[in-house]
Amino acid sequence: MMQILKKTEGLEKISDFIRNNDGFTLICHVAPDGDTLGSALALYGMMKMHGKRVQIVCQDRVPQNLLFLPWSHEVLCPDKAVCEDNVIAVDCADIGRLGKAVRLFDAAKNTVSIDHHGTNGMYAMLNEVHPHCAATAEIVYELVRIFAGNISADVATCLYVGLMTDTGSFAFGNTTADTFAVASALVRSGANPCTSNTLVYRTVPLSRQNCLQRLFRAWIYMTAEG
Ligand SMILES: [Mn+2]
Repeated sequence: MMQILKKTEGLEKISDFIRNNDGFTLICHVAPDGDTLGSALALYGMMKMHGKRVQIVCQDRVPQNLLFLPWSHEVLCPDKAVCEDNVIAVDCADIGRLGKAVRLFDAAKNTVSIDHHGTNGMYAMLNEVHPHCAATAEIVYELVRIFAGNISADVATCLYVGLMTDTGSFAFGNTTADTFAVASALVRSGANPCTSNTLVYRTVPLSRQNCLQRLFRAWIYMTAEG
């Protein structure tokens, strides 16, 4: 895997923290998006593969268009989660973004925050904040490189979706050469740009399909009557 970030001391510390502990809670922010879910699910998959006891928690439900992400059905709501000693907040600029999951954060012995918002309140014990990164997924890519040295196709897919959604498909002003370097590495590891794009942006959820179908039938019925 290719190194992207220049300053990695903080991530080496977090890598050691994961290696030397067990019992983790990963927290996504309220109203979850592709970056908080993709980044946390990537860490979840990586940690599971290395035999760690880990849970992933979010106050709100996973949006339908992100339910194709590996492990997304394992995301717990805060009242179904147990208090663990180690908490990692992912893509959360301030403590309010944790929502009801703050209970798990407050009960932890060790807290870590991994984020790319310039406004990050540095509320954890270890704060790894890179405002020049387009997405938290960029930072997590580097953490996966340091911790595992390799990346599975499932983990790559999670991170690719984080990168794609936070950059508006690589179109926003936050998109840098580093963003493309990470995207390139992720595609090389098995992420599929076309499938990811189709599933996130072009798929009509079943609930909406049913609704459209009902509207269409009603319209036919009304016009047939006249
Ligand atoms: Mn983000």
